[in-house]
Amino acid sequence: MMTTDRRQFLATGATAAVAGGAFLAAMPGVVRADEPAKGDTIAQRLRALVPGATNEQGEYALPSLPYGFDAVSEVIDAETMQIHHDKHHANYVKGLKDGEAALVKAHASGDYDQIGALSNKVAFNGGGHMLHCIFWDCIGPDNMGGEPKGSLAKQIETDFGGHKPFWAHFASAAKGVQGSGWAILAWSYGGNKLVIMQAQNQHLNTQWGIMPLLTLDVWEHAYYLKYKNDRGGYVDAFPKIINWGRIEKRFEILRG
Ligand code: MN3
Repeated sequence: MMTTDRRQFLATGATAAVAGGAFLAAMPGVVRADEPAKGDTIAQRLRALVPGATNEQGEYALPSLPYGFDAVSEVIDAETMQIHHDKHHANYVKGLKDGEAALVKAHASGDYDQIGALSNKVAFNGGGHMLHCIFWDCIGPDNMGGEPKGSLAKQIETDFGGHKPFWAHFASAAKGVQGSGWAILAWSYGGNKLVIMQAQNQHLNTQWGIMPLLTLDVWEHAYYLKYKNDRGGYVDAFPKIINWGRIEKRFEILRG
């Protein structure tokens, strides 16, 4: 779905961005990794909605960010971004790979004594990996803030009565997560409408038959250095770094 040259360009660009601050921020219309090409299959289009979740060998991998750690410092400081990406997200990738490998081993040996713990490990870390891939895609220095436009704005109007009531609902879900979790705006292809979920941890209190469009991480590791215990302050500032252009793109990819 993507030429090697384009992949290499994107990988090189992402590395440069991480090393040299908001390198790509100055490049208008930069193409993010894993955007589908014309004629891609449904599977390829869906894969594009969890950008960077797997590498070219098809293995789970930590994706490079398409911007520098300091790119969204108006809302989230660079140190938090770096720890969040390099440590927390990396741990979910490791946990997912370890959990799957242990399940393969259990299957080979026929010893399913640990099936409950291993299934939970894969669900937790797998949820964490996918939600973070989407989270990085939903924020950024380019085209940030504002309100959604086009077909997504129309759908938000249909399902929530407009952007303002949508955000009131979404922000309340984010602020009210019990313990650690996420607010998620998703397209329900089962229900043919947008839904807002208030997920706990990485994998609980969610639905089937949905694809997340916007994910807001409200684990303390996402905001603690700057906001301490003030999750509400973080959620209220978050709209300044939402990349609605990317979320509209995600919606278009999903709807074909
Ligand atoms: Mn997180």
